[in-house]
Amino acid sequence: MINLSWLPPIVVQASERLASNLGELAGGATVWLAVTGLSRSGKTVFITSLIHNLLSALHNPYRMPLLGVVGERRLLSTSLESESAHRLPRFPYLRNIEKMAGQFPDWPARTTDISEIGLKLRFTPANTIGRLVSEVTGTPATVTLRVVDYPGEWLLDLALLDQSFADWSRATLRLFRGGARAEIGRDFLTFIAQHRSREPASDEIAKQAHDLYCACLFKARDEHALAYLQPGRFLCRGTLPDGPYLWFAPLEVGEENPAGIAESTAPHSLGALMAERFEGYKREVVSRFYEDHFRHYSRQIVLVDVLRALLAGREAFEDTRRAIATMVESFRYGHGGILSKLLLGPHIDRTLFAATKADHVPDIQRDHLAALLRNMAALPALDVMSSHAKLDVTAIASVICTAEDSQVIDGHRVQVVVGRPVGAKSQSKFFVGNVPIRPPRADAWASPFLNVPVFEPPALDPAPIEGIAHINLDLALEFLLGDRLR
Ligand SMILES: Nc1nc2c(ncn2[C@@H]2O[C@H](COP(=O)(O)OP(=O)(O)OP(=O)(O)O)[C@@H](O)[C@H]2O)c(=O)[nH]1
Ligand SMILES: [Mg+2]
Repeated sequence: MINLSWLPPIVVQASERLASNLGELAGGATVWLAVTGLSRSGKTVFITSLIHNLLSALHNPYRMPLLGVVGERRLLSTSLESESAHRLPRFPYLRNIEKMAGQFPDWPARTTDISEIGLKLRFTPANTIGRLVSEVTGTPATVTLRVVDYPGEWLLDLALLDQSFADWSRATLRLFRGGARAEIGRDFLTFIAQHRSREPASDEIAKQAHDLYCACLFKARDEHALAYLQPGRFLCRGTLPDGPYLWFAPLEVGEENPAGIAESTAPHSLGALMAERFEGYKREVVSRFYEDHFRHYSRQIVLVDVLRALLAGREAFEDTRRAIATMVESFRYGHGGILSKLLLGPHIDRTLFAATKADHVPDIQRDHLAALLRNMAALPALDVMSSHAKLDVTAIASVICTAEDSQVIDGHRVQVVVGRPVGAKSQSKFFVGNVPIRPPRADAWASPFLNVPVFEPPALDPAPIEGIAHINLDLALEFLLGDRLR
């Protein structure tokens, strides 16, 4: 590494630019964009639309005018990397676009594991030095964009690294004593009331407790739209094989005795068995995800279905808020933080939080969605990143599935969106009321509503020519990658 510290800042910047341009010209530059978000937040559709629109950008630059490299007509070519270039399973872009653009358009299936897809972009540099180098060498700049799709639930697990089994059990069971969880967890709570942590270790009891606990997590997610659910891998296992090492669940561990020893740690007890598995999970699953994958990522987008959380009622909204706050912790590399202990090397230096499916609300409400996300996650107050990292919040729709219309409700004409629900013969109107820019006050919540319509994708061309109509996808990409495509 050349020491440039004696040069004045402007020269240093130019030299760094030159080094980066040379690297990019040599075809070596790779930018990792990690796409995450809780289940059903829109990750797969986002990546499919992003890839399709980048591949279509040469034919139809009007789809992505706000992505500098496209709007300034500097993009020369885009091509998908071959299967063999990937370390992880390949993101099924072609399968997804064929499904969305098929004769009976439908959405991609739920994702079960982490995946990646590489896209090579060749472009004319925007800056003078880059252009000069490009002209001298006769080679355009090249950046390989590696997009990774991984479940946001896995980020919730980072918080476990700081907790002992006893701490985690106490915190989790405290949550399960109130709100919707008390009912959801009834069978599980009855079971563990009969199996205290000091009873002798048993694989069979551990497995039964684990199965009952997992059933609660699925019910909480699927029937109540709750989001703060740990461990995340119990919901999105990926390719982790099932086995006794995963068979654990929170237990009543009692308080610590004066010597600071919880009853869960008594040798050969059920509590000790669970605690051993919990520690194994942290070591082999949680830490490993950060060490093997997360360390590569430099750009991150976190997708949040804000509208669904809002309509699902106060408890679901608060739970989503808590889950986002915990995910935000994963991007904090501050001194002494868990991550800085786990990882050395490059860090995420840009994170975008995006409220997805903005086509569910009329145009005038879309800024509200972004503002609500900003306030929901208390993002302005967070020094999320180290000082040189950037953070922003926006509202996006990866695929516009609705059109605007108006309707008279209770004597007032209001803006609505209209689209065709999947499988329906005709179109229907959808009115969400006014999206607040702040989380509603405790007494202002309407009753929970989980049936947000699933609108059919619009007519799409599976060939990368026309691209897909979207909201703010180009702006989002410009924030996340624009500097690397200059
Ligand atoms: N109207 C509209 N619906 C969308 C959009 N993006 C996603 N959806 C809907 O949201 C559903 C979930 O989107 P996915 O991209 O599969 O979500 P995901 O985060 O990958 O979900 P998991 O893989 O289950 O975690 C889709 O099946 C669509 O019904 C959008 O831009 N507009
Ligand atoms: Mg998915």
